[in-house]
Amino acid sequence: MSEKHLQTGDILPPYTGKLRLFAMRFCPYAERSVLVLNAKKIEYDLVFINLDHKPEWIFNFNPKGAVPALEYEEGKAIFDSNIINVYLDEKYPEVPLQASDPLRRAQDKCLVELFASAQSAYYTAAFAPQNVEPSTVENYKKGLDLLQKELEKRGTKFLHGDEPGLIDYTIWPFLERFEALPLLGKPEFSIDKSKYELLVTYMEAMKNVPAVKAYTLAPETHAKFTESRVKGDANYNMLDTSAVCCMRPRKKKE
Ligand SMILES: N[C@@H](CCC(=O)N[C@@H](CS)C(=O)NCC(=O)O)C(=O)O
Repeated sequence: MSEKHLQTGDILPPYTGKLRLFAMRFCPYAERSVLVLNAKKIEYDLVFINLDHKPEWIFNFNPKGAVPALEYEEGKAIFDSNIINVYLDEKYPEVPLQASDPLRRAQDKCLVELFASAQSAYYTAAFAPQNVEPSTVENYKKGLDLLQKELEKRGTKFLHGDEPGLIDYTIWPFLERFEALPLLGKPEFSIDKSKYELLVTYMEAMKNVPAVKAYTLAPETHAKFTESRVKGDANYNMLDTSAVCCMRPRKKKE
């Protein structure tokens, strides 16, 4: 794992033969793939990159220059969190993370699609210098309502079932960051524990999932990074990323 976010001019670390994920420590999309790799106990290397001063070689792995990208064989990669995660789930079926019922898989995708407006509301709020439009708060709350209703309807500890699945690992990185909003001077985005009791219980359960626990960051940390980004000087290396642990890996299946 790179100890800091590599940037323009930095050389690509040597390929070790493991799967390699290109990420940025504070990126929620990259986190989705980290969680899936952790949940599946797949052996992997993690390379963090500075998105403001990208190393030239990132474009060899994702022509769009975005993270996450997964190098599945030396010099060959796929990108986009959803594409990567479905690939990982199909390629490494030992710990299946998608629903076996095609309808439930489709419903999970619909849920992710509907939740996207709460994600956008989060970004708008996080990067807004001061007050945000009431419609942004409304979209955010709609997202919370949607998840709470879905948890109620499904009646399981996680959205996937008694164990978390792809749907949970897809949505979680945003819920993790939602708790930073009140710390960024946006109290209207705090999650009311009495109104969202079921959702809050779910969030606590997610924080205790080993795959999540190994990578999660405190709301204060997300707030601090976001503040640096808002100031125009994103502090990518504010953590000692060498201390960030991955799940103890299982040998890659041939
Ligand atoms: N749809 C993509 C979105 C990925 C994305 O937007 N990643 C951001 C970082 S959080 C990024 O790399 N942005 C590119 C850039 O800053 O140029 C996915 O799900 O992987």
